[in-house]
Amino acid sequence: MSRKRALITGITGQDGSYLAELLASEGYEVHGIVRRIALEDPDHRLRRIQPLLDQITLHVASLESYASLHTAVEEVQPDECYHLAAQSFVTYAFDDEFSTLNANINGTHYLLSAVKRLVPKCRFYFAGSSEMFGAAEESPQRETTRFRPRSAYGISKVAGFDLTRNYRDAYGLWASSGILFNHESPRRGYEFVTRKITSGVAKIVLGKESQLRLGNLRAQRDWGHAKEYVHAMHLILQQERPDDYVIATGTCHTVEEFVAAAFASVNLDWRDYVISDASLYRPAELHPLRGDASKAERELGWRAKTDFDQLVKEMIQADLSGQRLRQAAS
Ligand code: G4F
Repeated sequence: MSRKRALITGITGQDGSYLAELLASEGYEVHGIVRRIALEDPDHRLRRIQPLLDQITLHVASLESYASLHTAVEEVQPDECYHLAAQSFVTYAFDDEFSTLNANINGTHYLLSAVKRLVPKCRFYFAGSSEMFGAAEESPQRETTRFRPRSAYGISKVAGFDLTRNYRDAYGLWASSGILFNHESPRRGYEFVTRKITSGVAKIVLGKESQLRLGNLRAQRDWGHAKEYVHAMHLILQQERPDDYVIATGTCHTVEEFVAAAFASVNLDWRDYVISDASLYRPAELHPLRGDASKAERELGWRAKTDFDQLVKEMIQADLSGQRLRQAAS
């Protein structure tokens, strides 16, 4: 039997790199879409998929260009398409709503349209987000909870989710969404709060920084491990019929709890180092979000395994090792 072909948008990111590893280990032929700029700066932009480069094929395309996505889908003829690429940092979405909405909504629409036209039997995964729940009316949030997004990013994800569902209902496309709550790892970008904290702690331990400036310490999130969450993406596309699933741990923590655990793991008291800076607060904060992933557990056999303290420790250890290597090399 020939190998299944997967096409991943956002392959250079945290989730894309874990997913590419998983699919390659499952025997898939893995293709990824990257922007031209990634090939011009491979050391930086392809760093997460560096060890995989001889096992995957990259195609240059942009979420802003239907023609480029059409060409990539035509070349790859995927059996499964995982659409992870997005402008995904919520703070940027407040700064530049127009480009977030354009790239995230049009990019999803272009890709769905190309898949429908060129490979109508392809299974399509859309990366939905807990940001879609926004000011949610109930807790925990599940698949039936009404979306009340509070940012351009959340609005763009609701639009992508609705487009995906509409291609399923109107055109019979095998299209599913995962509604993923926050998921972190040592591969998380430095702009997100967890990595900002763990890299900041590592720099403080090594004497490179003396303080850590954060925004709202009372904000709460349901944080899981990204490596486990990409397993859920794969499982979602292996079901008998397309559907939507919440993927979460079901446990909520404040940013302050993350900070405290991170400093405690290196025997420091966070109060000696952390400043909460009102200029880093968001114009609109979410209601505390906590996901109910019982449908995923029932139907996919998936549940989060890594607990909060393990996640914090793994990220701290990775940042400490990385910073020490950098220090030794300089
Ligand atoms: O780490 P964050 O920037 O992630 P956020 O906004 O929850 O979004 C992430 O998770 C979503 C759900 O999976 C994704 F859809 C999205 O693409 C992204 O991956 O912020 C988390 C919380 C916020 O409440 C923020 O106000 O941390 C608070 N925070 C406090 N101080 C900070 C900071 N966030 C950042 N980035 N930097 C701070 O200094």
